[in-house]
Amino acid sequence: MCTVILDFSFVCRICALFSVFGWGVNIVYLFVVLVYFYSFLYAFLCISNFLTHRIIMNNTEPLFIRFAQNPILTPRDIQPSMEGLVIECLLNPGVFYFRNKIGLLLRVAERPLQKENFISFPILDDLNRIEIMEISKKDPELNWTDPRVITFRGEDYLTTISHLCPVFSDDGIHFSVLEGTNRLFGNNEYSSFGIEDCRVTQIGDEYYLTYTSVSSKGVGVGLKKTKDWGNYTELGLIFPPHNKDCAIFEEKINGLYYALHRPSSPEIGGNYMWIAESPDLVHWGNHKCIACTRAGKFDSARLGAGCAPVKTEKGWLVIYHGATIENRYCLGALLLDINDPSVVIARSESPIMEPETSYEKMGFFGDVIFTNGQLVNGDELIIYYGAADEVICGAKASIISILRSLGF
Ligand code: MAN
Repeated sequence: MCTVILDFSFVCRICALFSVFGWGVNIVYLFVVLVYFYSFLYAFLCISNFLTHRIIMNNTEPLFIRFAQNPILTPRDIQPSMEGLVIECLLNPGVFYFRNKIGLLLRVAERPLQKENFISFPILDDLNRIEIMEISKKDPELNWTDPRVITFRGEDYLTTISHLCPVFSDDGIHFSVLEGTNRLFGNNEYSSFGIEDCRVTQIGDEYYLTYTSVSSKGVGVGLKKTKDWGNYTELGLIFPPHNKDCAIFEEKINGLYYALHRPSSPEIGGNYMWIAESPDLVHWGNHKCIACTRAGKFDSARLGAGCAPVKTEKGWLVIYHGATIENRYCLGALLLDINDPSVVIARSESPIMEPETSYEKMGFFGDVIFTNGQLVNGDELIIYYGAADEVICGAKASIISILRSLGF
């Protein structure tokens, strides 16, 4: 086509040749000119299509539209779990449908009201009762530079203790507690610093809950299940420390369950996303590393899966968080092979969503967008996310646009 466009002299020579034959010259001339202009139009469309694609790839158009009502939930919207504690952060909810309602499994982070010159925080004792630790800020053995974690006498502690609280909504914006449902708390030696960031995977009429279980023994992944959000069955620690960000796929692939997870290796290796297989959701093996951190990019220090990947015609779409060494948390996307999800087909080069608004940039721990829950409604992907580790927000994107941003 392009050769035809460029070589106009070729057009003239053809016309001259056919003029020898007299009567046919006008028709032939018209035909050749039409082909010429059609080719020009075709090339124009190709170039404009390429440029449009480039614009989406370069993320100049926002993929996610934030809810106008953001933040939709703040620490003041929930009652503390007990007298003497205040809720500092309401964040990182798991998301699910339940009895025609939208459910969020909120992470509720609590601690006592802080006294001047002291840091105090709750932990569970050996009998799973709340015990308050109080340390003077002047203590030379205390390091409290990170608002989330302190080091005292060589041991790490969290500054808040988290539990999980299910809330429900008809419109996805206004949530409240449903009678008959119950909160989930740390309840053993592996969760004495709390339970956090739960991913909810629905398989049949059961909800599988993979959450971060934190204690002095480390950070691992616990599993519980429920049918009614009132009674929970304990299934134990499925990934030992150090591991978190575990999301189970909502269907079997070639007869096996799959889960994304994030072990961390402090010296050799790093904070990378892995995948594992299981016959029964409790025993996991055949671990494979599928995505590493990338120097100079938004996911240069660590990355971890959001929730259960979305099944699309192009593959499994994973929304994940990536963070830099400065702890700036953005979202990216991965596309995994539909039959073998350990194969990564595509990955975002730049964030598909990054902290921009005041409630994302400022808060308990600023510059953070962290998602571990979403809903799919046709082409619409609705994510719920923790902003600045303090409040809960929502945003929507077209799945087709996200796939296009990945080159599909
Ligand atoms: C970690 C987790 C999350 C938290 C982010 C940002 O990845 O503890 O719960 O939202 O850090 O602080």
